[in-house]
Amino acid sequence: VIELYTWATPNGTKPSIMLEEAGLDYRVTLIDLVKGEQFAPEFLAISPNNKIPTLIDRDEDGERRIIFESGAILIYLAEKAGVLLPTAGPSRDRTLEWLFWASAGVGPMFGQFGHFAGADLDQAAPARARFTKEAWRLIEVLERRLGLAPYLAGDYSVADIAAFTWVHATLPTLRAHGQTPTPHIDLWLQSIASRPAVQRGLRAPKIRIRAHP
Ligand SMILES: N[C@@H](CCC(=O)N[C@@H](CS)C(=O)NCC(=O)O)C(=O)O
Repeated sequence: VIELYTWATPNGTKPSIMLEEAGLDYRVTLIDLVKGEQFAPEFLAISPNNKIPTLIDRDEDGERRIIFESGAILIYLAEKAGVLLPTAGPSRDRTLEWLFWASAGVGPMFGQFGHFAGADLDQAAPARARFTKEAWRLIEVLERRLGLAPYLAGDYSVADIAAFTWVHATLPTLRAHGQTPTPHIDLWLQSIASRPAVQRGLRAPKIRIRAHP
């Protein structure tokens, strides 16, 4: 059975949503980020960046497959199950583009925005302004894209999962720092949030905590 090492954060729920979408059996081990369990030597052995999520699977020969980085885990699971990532052609190109956009843009920037929006030190003001501006810029990119297609790559895919967990967790706080309407994003959020697999995946790491950058 697939073992998922995670915690209830936007990066941590991408793989559990994907596992639910793919209908794969899995077991969750919680790595308590508040207690600092991500720094334990046993965890470092399977996660060289000391961050969740990490996944352990076994291939047909019984060989252990250890994968860290949420985007890499999404690709691994999509290819294992043959779902939510086209195998070739322009639709695969679009899916990987938006998956990397979500992984390298939305995740890190929204994480920093969340960190500085919560900090009440005066020294945080320039950082808060910078990351608020960048997070809103990414929201505008997403809003434009979703005005052209119902999902990031056309059809629902791993790219939507990667962007959804962050936008779902962060947009309410962002709204306190900007008022631009986002009708296409609102529809997209609703459509993804109403999927039973997404609801089960969000609940999988049972404890809800504030997202860590
Ligand atoms: N690029 C990584 C980021 C993972 C990440 O930032 N994980 C956070 C939780 S959302 C974490 O483990 N934070 C603990 C720490 O920074 O000590 C991914 O997408 O998997």
